[in-house]
Amino acid sequence: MTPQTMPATDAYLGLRAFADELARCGLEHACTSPGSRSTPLVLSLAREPGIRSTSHIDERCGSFFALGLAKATGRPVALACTSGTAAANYAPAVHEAHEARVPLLVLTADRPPELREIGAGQTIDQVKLYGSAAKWYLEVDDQPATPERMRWLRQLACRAYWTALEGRPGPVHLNFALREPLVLDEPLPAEEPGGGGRAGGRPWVTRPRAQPVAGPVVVDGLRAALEANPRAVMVAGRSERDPGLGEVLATLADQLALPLLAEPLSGARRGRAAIAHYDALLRDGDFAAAHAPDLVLRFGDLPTSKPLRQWLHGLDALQIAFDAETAWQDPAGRVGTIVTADPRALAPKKPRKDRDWLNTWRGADHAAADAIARTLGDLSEPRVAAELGVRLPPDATLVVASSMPVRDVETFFPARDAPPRVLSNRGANGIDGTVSTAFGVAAAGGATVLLIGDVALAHDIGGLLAARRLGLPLVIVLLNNDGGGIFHFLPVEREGADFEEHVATPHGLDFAHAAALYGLGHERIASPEALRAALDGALASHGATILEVRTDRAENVALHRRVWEAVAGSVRSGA
Ligand SMILES: Cc1ncc(C[n+]2csc(CCOP(=O)(O)OP(=O)(O)O)c2C)c(N)n1
Ligand SMILES: [Mg+2]
Repeated sequence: MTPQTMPATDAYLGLRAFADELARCGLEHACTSPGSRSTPLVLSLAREPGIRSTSHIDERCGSFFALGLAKATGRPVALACTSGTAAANYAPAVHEAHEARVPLLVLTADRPPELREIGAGQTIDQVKLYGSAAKWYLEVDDQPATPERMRWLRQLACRAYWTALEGRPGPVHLNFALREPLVLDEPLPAEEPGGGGRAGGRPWVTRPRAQPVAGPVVVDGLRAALEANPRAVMVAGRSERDPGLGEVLATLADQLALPLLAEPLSGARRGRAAIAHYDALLRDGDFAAAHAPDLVLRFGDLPTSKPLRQWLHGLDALQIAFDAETAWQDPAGRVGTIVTADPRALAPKKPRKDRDWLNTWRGADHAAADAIARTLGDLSEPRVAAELGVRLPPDATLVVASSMPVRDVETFFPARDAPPRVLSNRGANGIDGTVSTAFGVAAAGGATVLLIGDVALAHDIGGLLAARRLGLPLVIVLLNNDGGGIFHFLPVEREGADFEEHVATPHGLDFAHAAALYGLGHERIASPEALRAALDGALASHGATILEVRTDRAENVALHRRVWEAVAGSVRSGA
């Protein structure tokens, strides 16, 4: 019965080696949550000098914070919590991380086997708790700190870290069975059984990431496809782990003289080939049919725009997906070829001379931009998205919530040189955890702005605690239409009072009180000029603040419809 009499020293020696090894691999951040069973795990991470640990009372907030940090940095972030429903509260973020391919190390404390299913407190079945959302799962038992054990734990840390990152990135879940005593009786010896990690700070196991290389056959094939199909388009969606890709695609599209239909989440809405207003343009059936391409090159995830998706789904054209992470984003089964090649390999020796096809698109895009500018008028939800697109500095990061914010940013963000980085939780499209995700992004450094609806803010109101407890700066631009405005675009809107109560869900919350509770600034914004001034002021102040814009759900739908009509009209009169 050695395990039951084992002193806490053994667990702490093992977890210190584990945390040290994570830091050697490149892990910089851990997000801890409080509890008793998790004490050795949490303290070992917090005391590792190479890791910055932040503390989170609510595990759901903590896990979305980790997700935001991992998105912003492209590196795995560790999470550690106690047993029971604490671990279950990680589930939404773990699912989002799986769907969006974000590397996370989920470390949960658990009771040892002899205390499971026997009425011990705070115990649920944590075995494979996240199901197929975890890329890899392992039970980690409690063992004496022998040299063999230390070596195994160091290897385990490396394996968890590299597994989260390699191939299709995602969350790895290690469930640590921990026995009492959970606290040290004496200081931990500096010496490690077996002598510690490798010399020079190297990880126990290094695993250089394989770069996707395109063989000449693949590149020749792609070039031939482009040659044979000059009426081609490029479509770019979310691609977080390659922040430089947006610029590469913009340059490539310009060289190939191909229209680049890029969602702002791709970072590619820039340069001379960008078509910023494809969402509004493709709502016009005649425009969509007349501009059907012979070839589609897809990069990153499928953009959010429904008209774009429907157009792509209906095309008979050859569609080639550049999909370095095997995401298989093709619900309509239209993609004929998936390549892992780096798009940089497609750069032509000389830029294409014939720019007629691109110019047709550019003309329509300019006309659409003018029509939108004429229609938007005063402060409205689309106007806020458009203002952010113009106003945010290139080194800022914009986090956009699901629902209308991500759609309005896609529809109304202009193409511009050096746009801000745009991030969003678009794996599972949840409105949960958005505030925490944005604070996680802010923790990676740099000015961060969150564009969010009122329901999404209410959903993660506890995430605001990061402003007070962690002192992190964040500018929250709140579009408050007192409910889910997106549902007014759907047929369910006809269902009257039941729709209002159960689908639109108005709440009447005064968010000034939330701001006061959590120590954020709060300002009501009533005009585009006031928005610009408040945005500049809030960014300069390096504090956390809510800039609230009140809108009306029904008017918002009407405005969107007016914009779509104006864009369709502009295309027809230009044709
Ligand atoms: C966790 C979760 N629950 C429910 C939904 C369904 N849903 C999608 S949009 C939405 C309303 C969002 O309202 P708000 O944040 O105010 O944005 P608006 O629609 O007003 O732009 C809801 C409930 C979801 N996406 N995620
Ligand atoms: Mg709303």
